[in-house]
Order: sequence, then structure tokens, then C-alpha cells
Amino acid sequence: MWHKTGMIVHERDPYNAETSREGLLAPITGAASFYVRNHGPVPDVDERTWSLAVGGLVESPARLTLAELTENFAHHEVVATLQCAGNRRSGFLPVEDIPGEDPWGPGATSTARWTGARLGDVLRSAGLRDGAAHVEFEAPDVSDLADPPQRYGGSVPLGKALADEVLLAWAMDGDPLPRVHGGPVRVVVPGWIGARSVKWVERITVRTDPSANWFQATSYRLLPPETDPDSAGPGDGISLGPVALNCDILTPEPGERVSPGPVRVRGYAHAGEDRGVARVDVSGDGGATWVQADLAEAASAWAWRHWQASLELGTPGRRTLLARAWDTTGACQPESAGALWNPKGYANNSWARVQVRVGA
Ligand code: MTE
Ligand code: MO
Repeated sequence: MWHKTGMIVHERDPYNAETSREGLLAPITGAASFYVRNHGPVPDVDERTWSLAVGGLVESPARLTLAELTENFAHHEVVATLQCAGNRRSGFLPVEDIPGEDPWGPGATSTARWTGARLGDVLRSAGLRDGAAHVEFEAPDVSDLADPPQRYGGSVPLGKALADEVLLAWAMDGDPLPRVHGGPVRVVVPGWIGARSVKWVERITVRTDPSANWFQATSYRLLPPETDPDSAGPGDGISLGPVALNCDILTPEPGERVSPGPVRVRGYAHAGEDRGVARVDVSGDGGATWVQADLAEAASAWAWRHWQASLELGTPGRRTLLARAWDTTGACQPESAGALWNPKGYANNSWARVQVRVGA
């Protein structure tokens, strides 16, 4: 049984659950609180018979057992935050409804210390052939959300696949990878949308083109707002890869009553791929004035940064707390969800907004 306690459950079957605001406060989330995103039933994978096929544009196609993967390749550890493209989708709903998608809040993201072999080491040992440009991952879980129903899969460009931080991970926080998180082995693609970190991976194919799997070619793409998502076809919209700069407020919680006087505001911020979080600003007066938050050290270049600030909220009444992060390129999160709304509700990285009541 893989259902967890203390989670905000969006669906029981397939199991989809987000981490609570409280659970998001820890630098390393822990398997018990780590968000779960599934597009089909969790497959019954036996680690004794599991194997990983490596093929396509390689010199020597291979099939690796778990023992071969763990014994023949160097072990590496990376602390990395995974973030679903649908994280903070609920912030889009006041703009316009998003039928058919779950209203994930700030908890479709979590951080773990992953251990595994470098995908690049496995690819280099198989030998890359001319024309190699994308690396496809396939898993055995079948999703009937896909049209037609199919196994889950996706791909990343070769350059990312060969990067040091990308792992074929068999452990999470030092323990064998739990089944619900892709055990025995999953791909971990730090800095990219969670969808590319394929769980229960059993086939890797080196290709000239991105994967034709529905979750790569048709889903997880940013469509223009006027598009009907049901009639969008392969290649429509913008393919999502590196995650957008984002942040949210974790305490106080929405609707919380806070006493007048200084209020401690805490949250997380995350910048994808080669960017880092450089600054977080917090406001208690609708953005008229801002306070710079104190940033905690990141556990790695691939992990989120927690932050905290103290705000004077003044007289009793309703207040909206705002937070916005800046990254190491000098970019800031966009102000409004309205400008970002898209029919599948992906990549909402607008300013964090939490309404509280100041009262005795
Ligand atoms: N891999 C498989 N095989 N099946 C899936 O449904 N979901 C993806 C990705 N890998 C998925 C998958 C998505 S969209 C996300 S955000 C992450 O897994 C979530 O990983 P987690 O459930 O370990 O948090
Ligand atoms: Mo996701």
C-alpha cells in the first residue's frame, strides 16, 4: 500500500497527492511527505526481474539488471527538487476554470537526496552513434488519459541527458526508492519539469527526435489560451522542459488569523536548470512596499531555497501577503496569473498570494 497520511489527495486512483504547506517547510521533504503524481496505476514491478534496455542510436545495445546497474557504474548523489508543471495550478482558477485537471496548490514539488548511476555513464558505455540527439524513457504504467491509452514516457535532449546531475536513481534519502516514486529505478532530471523524471523506467532509446509518446508530444505543452486542449495534436504549443522560476508562501496559511504586530512569513523558491534563486521580496500591503526575505542556503544547485521575512501587518482586517522571487539572471516572477493562464494549467509562476486576517 502506497497511500500516505497528511497529504492533500487529489485522486485516489490513480493516486495523486500533494504535500501540505507544513510538509513543504523541511529542506529535504522525506518520502512520507513527498508529492505523488501518477497518470495510471502504480505498476507491479519486481526488482528481481526488472531490467533496463538501452537501445536506439547506440553502438552496443544492452540490457541491465539492477545488480548490473548498481555494480558496474559509479554511484552519485544529487539533492534535487522535483516540480510538476501543474504546481500552483489552483492560482489559475480565479482567472478561468481548467476542466479535467486537478487544482494542485503549492505542494506539487518536493526535494530528496537521490542516489544512482549517471544516465550519461550508461549512455557512454553503450556508445553513442551519429545522429543521437534525444534520449527517450519508457515505463510500464499504462495511462488511459493518453489518446490512445499508452505507457508513460518522455524524452530529454542529449545535452541534458549527458549532464552530471541526471541520474538513474535507485535510492531516495538513502533508502531503496519506494515503489510509488518509481522503484526500483527512476530517471531524475533536476531542473526540468517532473514529467521528464520517468518512474519505473525500463527502456532507454537514443533517437534523432523527441519521443512521440503522448506525454511528450501532446501533453505537458503550453497551449495558447484560446486553444481547445482536446483537439490539440502532437507538436502543438510549447514543449515544457526547464522549470520556470517560482515561489510560494507556506506560513501563514490561507485564511489564517494572525495577531497584529510582526508576522513571520516563510516559503520556498526554486529556479530551474542553470539558474539560482537570488532574492525573494515579500509584501503585506499589496505591493506598495517590499521587504527582502532571508534566504536559507540551498542544499545543492538543484534544490529549492527556503526563505523567511518579518512583516508588520498593522491594523485589523483582511490582508493579502505577496511574495516574488528573482533569479540569477535578474528575472522576476510575473505579477499576474491572468497573463499566464493556459488551457492545461501549466507553469503558473505568478507572484504568491495568501490572504490572512489580522485580528486579536
Ligand atoms: N513516470 C511514470 N512512469 N508515470 C507517471 O505518471 N509522472 C511524472 C513523473 N514520472 C509519471 C512519471 C510526473 S508528471 C511527475 S511531476 C513526477 O513523475 C512526479 O514524481 P513523484 O510521483 O515521485 O513525485
Ligand atoms: Mo508533473
